[in-house]
Formats: sequence, C-alpha cells, structure tokens
Amino acid sequence: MSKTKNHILKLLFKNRNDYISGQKISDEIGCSRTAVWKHIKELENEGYTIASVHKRGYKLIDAPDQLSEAKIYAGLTTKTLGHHLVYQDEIPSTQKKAQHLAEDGAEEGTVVLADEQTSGRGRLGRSWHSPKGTGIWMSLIIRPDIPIHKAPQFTLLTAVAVVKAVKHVTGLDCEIKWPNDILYKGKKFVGILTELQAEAADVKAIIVGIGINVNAAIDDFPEELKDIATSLRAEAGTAFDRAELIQEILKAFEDLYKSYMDEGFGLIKLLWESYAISLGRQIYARTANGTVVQGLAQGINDEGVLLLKDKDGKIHKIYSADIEISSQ
Ligand code: BT5
Repeated sequence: MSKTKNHILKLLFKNRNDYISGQKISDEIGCSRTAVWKHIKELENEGYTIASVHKRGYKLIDAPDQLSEAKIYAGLTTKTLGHHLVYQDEIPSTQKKAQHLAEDGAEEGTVVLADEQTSGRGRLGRSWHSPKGTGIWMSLIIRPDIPIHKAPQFTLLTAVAVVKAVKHVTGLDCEIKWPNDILYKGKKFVGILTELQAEAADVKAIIVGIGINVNAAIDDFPEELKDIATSLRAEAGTAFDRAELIQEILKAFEDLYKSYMDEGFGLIKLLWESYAISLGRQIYARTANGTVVQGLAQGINDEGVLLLKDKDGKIHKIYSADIEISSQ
C-alpha cells in the first residue's frame, strides 16, 4: 500500500466514530483533495466501506480482514509493544526479518507481521505453513535484562498470552502442550518459536515467533496437516478479525512481560500450569538428538523446564523436546 494511502487509512481509523473532512486529510498529509478522493476510491475497491457526505467528509464504516499497519495501530492498547510495526504483505519469514532487525539494533517492542510467509519456519528446521490472508504470522523483538538460561520461559509466557487473547476474542478455551504448541481439542492451531541473540551469558534479544491459523479452512491445509491441525474459524464456525486478535495478544504479552520483569516467573508459571494438558499424564519426550525419555509429567520448574518422573522414580529435566502424550 502506498505511503499516502496508508496515512489516509490511519486517519480514518483514528477518527472512526466521526467524519473527517477531505480538507483536513489533505492538510495533514500534504496532498490535494483530489488525491485524497482518489485514494478513498482505491480503498473502497479494496473492500473498505467508507461513507462520504457532502460538507462533512469521510467516515470509515467497515474494514475487510486485511492486515495493515493502520488497522493494527488503530486499536492498539499497549504502551510500547507493536508501536514500531514492520508490516509486509508477503515475506519469506517474519522470524528471519526480526532476527536481522534485532542484529541491526531494532528497539525493544518491535513487531514484524506479514499476511503471508513463503518460507515460514518451525523448530529444528521444520517448515510452518503460512498461507495468505488467513493467519497471524508475527515475530516480536524484546530485550529483557536476563541470563540466557531463562529465555525459554518466554515460550511459556507467550503461550499464556495467546491462550488468554484467544479466549477473550473467540470465547474458545484452548490448551497448551509443552513447550510451544497450543491446541484445541487435541489439534494444533498455534506454534511458537523462541530464538535468542546473546552476548556471553546475557540475552541481547529474544525473538518470539507466533503462528496462528485463524480463518483457514481445513480443506485448504496440505494433506499432512489435515488430521493434526485446525483453525479458530474451523472450531468456532465463524471468522475472526485478525487485527483484533493481534492487538489482544500484544496487550496480554505486554502485561505478562511486565509482571515477569517486576515479580518474576511465578504468576506465569501458575497460569501456564492451569492451561497445560500434559501435566499428570504419561509422556514420551523425544529430544533433538533422538533420545526418548518416558515418564509422568510432574510439572515445570521455575525455569520453565519440564520435569518427567520415570518408572524408577528418577526425575528428568527436559529442556527441549517434542512430546507425545500417551493415551493410557
Ligand atoms: C512450531 O514449530 O510450532 C513453531 C512455529 C512458529 C511459526 C511462526 S510464524 C511467525 C514466525 N515466522 C516464522 O518463520 N516462524 C514463526 P514446531 O514445534 O517445530 O512445529 C512444526 C510442525 O508443525 C511442522 O512440522 C508441522 O507438522 C506442523 N505445522 C506446520 N505448519 C502448521 C500450521 N500452520 N498449523 C499447524 N501445524 C503446522
């Protein structure tokens, strides 16, 4: 979207409850009223409903579920998170872009968001299906002053933020599967990827990638995902406004992040445990080197590490793994 059109859209969102005159828009932006009118027509062609009344001006009535910086800013209630927003219609991976931006010194709270990813990534080099127009693909850059061994706690913090936001926007109660999946009735619709930039033992930046299937139809999923994945629309039977969900996630994340920095991991641990499906169940944990540990999931410790008790009563600390929940 052109800069001028984006600016006009921002003004329309900002004045959503009122008319804004063509003259005022053209004064603020520094273009002619004819140019304003031309851009308004273009926005209407893109699916925006804009009332236009003689002598009063323009008023935004309805916006399509099309992501844009303007739409996200308009309802953002955070203090800083997302105020620096990098939005692209198409990108290889928001995570990769955020990594580069963080290396170049991007400020804390920067968010990278895209409507489509052409090489979305999961953990361990896996791919993440990120089609156009139906999901949330975003990466947050934060710079907490913490030692690196605490960074995995941010995967859990993020999961709690997403569960809360999903409940708020859709009413659905979903569950967390350690460490980074959010499921609804056993099917995955959210993946979280937490990556780290460090200097010696300290965190320089944490890049939190969040992928959410919002309005995708199951039929459109690739074959290998049809049985294991779902979307919010498929579960609720109705489509959701992605911008609203993004705004809620950023708010929930910012609040939990503040609680974390002020008071530590305690509250997040409690909330996480209340949403977790794996606790008290028999688990198989397969680590990256292929070792499998089987045991009863006891809980997480203060660092967010999963504790498994094997049949001999020995407690294993699982730092990173794929887990499978036994049906017994
Ligand atoms: C994850 O990895 O679940 C982390 C996914 C993070 C994606 C976000 S999107 C924004 C940011 N930019 C990126 O490039 N990535 C992040 P993992 O636990 O390794 O799970 C990957 C597995 O999930 C795949 O091997 C598939 O089986 C499955 N999968 C792939 N796409 C999926 C989708 N859209 N919905 C549900 N499951 C999916």
